[in-house]
Amino acid sequence: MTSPAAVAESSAAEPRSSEQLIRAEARLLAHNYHPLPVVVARAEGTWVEDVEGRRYLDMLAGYSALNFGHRHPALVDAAHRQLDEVTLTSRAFHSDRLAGFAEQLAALTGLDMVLPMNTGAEAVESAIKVARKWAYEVKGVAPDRATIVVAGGNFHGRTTTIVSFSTDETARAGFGPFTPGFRTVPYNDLAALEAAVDETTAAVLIEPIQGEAGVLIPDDGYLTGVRELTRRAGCLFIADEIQSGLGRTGRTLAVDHESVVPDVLLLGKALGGGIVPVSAVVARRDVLSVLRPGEHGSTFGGNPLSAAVGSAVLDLLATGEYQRHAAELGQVLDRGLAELATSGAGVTGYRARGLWAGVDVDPALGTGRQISERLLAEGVLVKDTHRSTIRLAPPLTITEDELHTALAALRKVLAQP
Ligand code: IF1
Repeated sequence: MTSPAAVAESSAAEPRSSEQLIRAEARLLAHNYHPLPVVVARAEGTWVEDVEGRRYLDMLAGYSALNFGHRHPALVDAAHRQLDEVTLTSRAFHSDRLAGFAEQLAALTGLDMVLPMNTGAEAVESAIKVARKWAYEVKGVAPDRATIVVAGGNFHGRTTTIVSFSTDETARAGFGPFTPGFRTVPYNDLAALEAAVDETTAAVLIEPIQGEAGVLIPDDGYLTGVRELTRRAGCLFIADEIQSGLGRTGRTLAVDHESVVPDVLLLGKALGGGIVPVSAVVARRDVLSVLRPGEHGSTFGGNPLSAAVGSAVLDLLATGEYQRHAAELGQVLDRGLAELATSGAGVTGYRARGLWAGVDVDPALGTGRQISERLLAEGVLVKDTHRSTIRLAPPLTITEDELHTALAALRKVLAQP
């Protein structure tokens, strides 16, 4: 029960300080996160401002949900306009927004059909269901024998089925019993993949670049190899581009770097423009056609507000401007990180593609968390991942000056005792 004191505090007219709000959160919210001590109150573009009016450069961009920055005018405008028309119909009826959204998704990806959902994990779950059904109905796998091959170090979300095939004990331990039907192979290892695929395999599910694992970029040819192998084996290639897609890597999709088209593409995060949760399974017609009325669904999936914002996001991407900018500034980021790595500044390694980087910091200088805290004090927001790796993923709207500001702050905190 909420204590009378907590109620009194929450109804107090006085605006509360960052410290008070952090204490209130700690008392009332499940401790499944350990946020940096900054309380954001407003944001615009690449910048966020806290309760006390301090400004920070956002180098995380909502885990890539904010690829177009905070409150991009075209996206906010699309949302405002849709709020004045209709926000939710449910899929029991049609809406005048959904067809256009699906047409744009098909045009952007070269695929045929769309299953709209809300969160990334829902898109992954939906793809697993579709792949299994496809295996039974089209491939002819024996009932309940379908397998899906996944990669070690994966991150696909938090549901019970998805954590069943996580190799991260923090994400998995204590949440069993687990869903069977998954085989794990090392990432970036085509021979291991080849050995794991057999006549029961419905699909290979991978991230074209592994985000949570530290922005791991596979060798050139890996994605092409996965494409060829899955085609030969007669199973589906599911690419989870929920984090890597929609301009982040300097191309529309990370698979575009190898000109590969998967059978099933998963999008989320930035598809909702940082305004609403929007995800989608985009796939070939013969794959998504396995779903018939009543077999899958979502109350909110494809709602008019989501479709309107998603359409506005796809309009931005159709210009190619954001992909180009991410590729260009990606060069600046890469050069900056190369310099930090070769000048004895404390960077022991890094991986970068477009405006996305995993930076390994010399553990002697601190954990990723400690580096993140020092960057916060310098006015730069980042998030650590495992051990001493920090991840950089600014809005794709970041300017070259802002990027240099972030790199200079990183150099400065690495030089601190
Ligand atoms: C958390 C990382 C980012 C994803 C891929 C599906 C999902 C995600 C490739 C699920 C989600 C998140 C969620 C967030 C942390 C996070 C993350 F640290 F794991 F790697 F973005 F950097 N596929 N990624 O990356 O999407 O259901 O959350 O919409 O769970 O703490 P979701």
